[in-house]
Amino acid sequence: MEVPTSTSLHDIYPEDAIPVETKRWERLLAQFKEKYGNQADFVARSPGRVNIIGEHIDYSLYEVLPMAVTADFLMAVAVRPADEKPRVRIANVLSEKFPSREIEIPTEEDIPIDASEHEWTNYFKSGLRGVSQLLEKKRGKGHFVSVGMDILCDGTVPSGGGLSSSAAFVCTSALAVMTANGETKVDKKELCELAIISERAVGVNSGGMDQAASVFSLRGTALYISFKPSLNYTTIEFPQTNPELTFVTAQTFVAADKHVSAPVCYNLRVVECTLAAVFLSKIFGLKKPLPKDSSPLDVSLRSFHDTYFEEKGGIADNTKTSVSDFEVQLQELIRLTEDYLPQEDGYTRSDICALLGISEDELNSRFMTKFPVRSDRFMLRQRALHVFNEALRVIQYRKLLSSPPEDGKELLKSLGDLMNETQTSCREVYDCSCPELDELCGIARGAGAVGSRLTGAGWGGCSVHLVPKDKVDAVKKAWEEKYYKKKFPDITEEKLKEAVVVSKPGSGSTVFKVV
Ligand code: NG1
Ligand code: MG
Repeated sequence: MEVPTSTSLHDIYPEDAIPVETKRWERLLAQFKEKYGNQADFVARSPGRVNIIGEHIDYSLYEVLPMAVTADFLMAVAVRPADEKPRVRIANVLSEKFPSREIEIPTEEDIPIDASEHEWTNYFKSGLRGVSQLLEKKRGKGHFVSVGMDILCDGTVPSGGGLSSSAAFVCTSALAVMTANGETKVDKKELCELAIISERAVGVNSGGMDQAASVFSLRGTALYISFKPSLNYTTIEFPQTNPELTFVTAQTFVAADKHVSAPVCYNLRVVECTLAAVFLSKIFGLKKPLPKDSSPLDVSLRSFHDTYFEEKGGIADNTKTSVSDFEVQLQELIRLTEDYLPQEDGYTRSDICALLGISEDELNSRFMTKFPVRSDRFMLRQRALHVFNEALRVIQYRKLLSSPPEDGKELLKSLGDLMNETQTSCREVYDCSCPELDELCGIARGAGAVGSRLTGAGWGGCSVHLVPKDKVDAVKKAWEEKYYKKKFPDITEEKLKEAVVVSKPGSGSTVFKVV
């Protein structure tokens, strides 16, 4: 399926966003002209996302259920003359926070990225590098990106706010570079796979949920994204209920800076999950080596899952089994984890080495070098338990949406319970919540939300809440009084508006032709 090209904002945004977005786009295009002296050729766009359920399981290759939001990242682009050495001039409408840069495009080698430096254009460079590698694969050796570009960026996804501004930026960058280089029919899957791999160049060993939600989303539906046997998605409609299902996001305004915290937070969780998979396959004496996943992750809990049931004679691929078989398998894996990974206080490097029969040097070089982590203890039991239970919740959530109980209230309650369970697991088992996220969830539940949890990586950032439509105002008011005005006494009305958003599922990546 191709990334759509359009000339009307009505193809891109819900009706109620059109007046604000029209002004924003006009401003962007006018500023572009003022800055570079000519008109932009096109605007590339990718949205942020809110994850409804399925947290921290994409890098273990289990299914997730996010949707795109209206907030997005825009890049107005003009192609530079073909006769000069290709370079990129890139600027942002927030020029103080994101200063203008010039990037030479090397024509014979990879684009260098220094992940140790927190530089905003690294996200662009990672998309540029990904496209460069793709073009070489498609067009033959030495055919890298050959076209220079002038770019002006404008993003409305709050950065560090848990709605995946980073993926929106990387997907937009990759789409812009492809379009400028004459790839007019951009395949969504190709773009998404490229963006997933590219984003890791900024130093976070991330899964693929955010890029998939940003690229594939269709207005009005959520997505059920799977990574095995290969990247795929189906759209998920929300049933009409009375009271109507409403998803509301609320920012903690605690910035989750993954670049700084990665070695003790995000990247550490990825390593813990990988080690749990390797550990379990060793314990069960699996004969077939765990398949290498098509990512820097050596192996995943999902590849352990598949191999374990293959060798036991069961079928693990949930595209072939009925959903309930898959649920039974997950339940069995939960029991096995409880029995065979008993250490509540974690596993040391020497515990892990002893079982795997490898040296500490090998352990470090295989699992902790490409994305370094800092920890003496690895909580394999807890991480595996979260992942298997969360994978199960996603399946149950999807089932409820596709065959909802007749009573709308019952549906709301069941969906809400699953989201609340996710929050408990994120807080107590996966250790990726923070007091502010828990506070927002508690306040929301007290004011009528039926399900409340963090969304995205956690440790700050954003929360998502399932609220019956008739309770939305009460929940908003409670946050305002008990959280925002208390914590930030000088908060402006504008900032308050930014903090709480009623999320309607938005559309995915698009190229807008400037006519
Ligand atoms: P955030 O930090 O919200 O962008 C991250 C990962 C996802 C996924 C979630 C947790 C990136 C780009 N994204 O999202 O892949 O693992 O955390 O479910 O790092
Ligand atoms: Mg991100």
